[in-house]
Amino acid sequence: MTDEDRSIPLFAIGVLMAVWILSWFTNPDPAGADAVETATATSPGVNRIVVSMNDKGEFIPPNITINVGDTVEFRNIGLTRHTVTDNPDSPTSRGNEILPEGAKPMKSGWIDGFKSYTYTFDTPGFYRYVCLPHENVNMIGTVTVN
Ligand SMILES: [Cu+2]
Repeated sequence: MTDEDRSIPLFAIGVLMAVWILSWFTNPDPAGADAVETATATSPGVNRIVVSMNDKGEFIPPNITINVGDTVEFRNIGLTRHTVTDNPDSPTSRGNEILPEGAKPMKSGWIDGFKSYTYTFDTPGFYRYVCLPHENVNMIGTVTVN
């Protein structure tokens, strides 16, 4: 084998590596996007945070801090129906619900077992929401939007 013969496979390997490295920057990675779902909020408007609701009547985690533009998925992980409600002006409000001025109230309606309700927080401030049927057993959560 001459030196020229050896250089051709090396050149080919170099080209393949360059294409592979470039693909990191050009190909969106669906698996990577999925992984963001449970990550802690770090940058504005790109995060999706999950708050679970279980059969014990709990929001998990009950208190979260996120960035403006982030979306929260309230995910029912049990069979008991819940709501995510934040409407201080509603006649059913018991005074636990808090909404920053100008924010659209969260009114999920019934969230059946293994279903979700999502809400994008476009207004910064402090939110306190309840599950209407379980508010009396302290099923209350907060969201701080920076
Ligand atoms: Cu509930």
